[in-house]
Amino acid sequence: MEPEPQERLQAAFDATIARHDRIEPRDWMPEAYRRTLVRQIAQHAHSEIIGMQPEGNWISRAPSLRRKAILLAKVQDEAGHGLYLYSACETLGVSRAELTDLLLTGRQKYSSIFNYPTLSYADVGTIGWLVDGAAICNQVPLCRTSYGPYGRAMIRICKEESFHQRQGYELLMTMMRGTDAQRAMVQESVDRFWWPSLMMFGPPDERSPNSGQSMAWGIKRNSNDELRQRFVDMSVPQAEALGVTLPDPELRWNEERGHYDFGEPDWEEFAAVISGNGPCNAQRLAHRRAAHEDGAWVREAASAFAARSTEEEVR
Ligand code: BYC
Repeated sequence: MEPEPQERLQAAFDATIARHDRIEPRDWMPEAYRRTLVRQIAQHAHSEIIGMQPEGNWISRAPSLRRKAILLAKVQDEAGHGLYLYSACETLGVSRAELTDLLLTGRQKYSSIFNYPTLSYADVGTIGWLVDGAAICNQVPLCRTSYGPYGRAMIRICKEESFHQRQGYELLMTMMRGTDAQRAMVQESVDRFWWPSLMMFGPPDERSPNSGQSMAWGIKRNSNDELRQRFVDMSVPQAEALGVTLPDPELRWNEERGHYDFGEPDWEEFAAVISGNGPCNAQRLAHRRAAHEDGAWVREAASAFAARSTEEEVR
């Protein structure tokens, strides 16, 4: 007997996933797969847009013209990443306006890391080194994600992120070759950002409700804990080369495992931050809402222009 059309569609979808091939926007997909992608891609896009704020805080106070030009370019890249990701998300049938509304009303999340303040210029370097470093660890496997538009956006984003990571490391190296006060500034910054960077990978695997299904669908290629471990293993030798101490007394090489052992992040703090109660959540959203309202005239002008262009084409 011929399978039902629905069963055939599901079988074709399953076969594509099993072959590690891409699902494209016009292909049939289960509704839960579509919803999971919208949630993850939107959260990622919002993170890029909100992520402009902590570093943007230092543009007007960069210590030299060169540092200012680098920082401006990096923050602009983040806006670009947000736009690629919103476009990828729109291919799943949600509009940019809906996604913006979900962010501004707190119904969709953005990365926990951007709810921490940037208190010194060293934070610009630390964000590049640790935050962009963590982002690369998480995002390189996403270049092979099962949804085509997301994977292709990630390829371009990862190229730019690796440049961002290097500029952060170079900035910290320069400060470490400077005065005692500059070295202390770097250490203080690393002390504040180390644990929140580990939290970027999400909750431990046994408390990650979405990982199992997302990995079965090939949306995520590695678990949260696998990527966190990869990040720790990568960061320890970099910290040594830099001459900073990572603030974890439990950090040591484990010969048997072939990995570094490390301490447990404060998961209560993580839960508070992702439920809206981190140090800067209110400030970040208020700033984004104000920027959105200030930009209303641009959206109106663009819509009026688009409507007039269509009318002229029809005539
Ligand atoms: N922050 O089941 P789980 C950047 C939520 S931008 C906030 O493990 P999943 C950059 C999670 O959403 C970096 N929330 O979830 C930009 C879920 O809640 P909901 C952004 C988090 O999705 C500018 C719940 O916790 N990168 O690099 O399987 C300047 C349970 O978690 C976080 C991305 O977005 C968190 N850290 O895995 C510089 C990468 N972690 O949604 C740099 C793409 C977890 O059910 N995203 N939650 O209410 C992913 O890879 C995955 O979504 C995650 C979480 C690994 C983050």
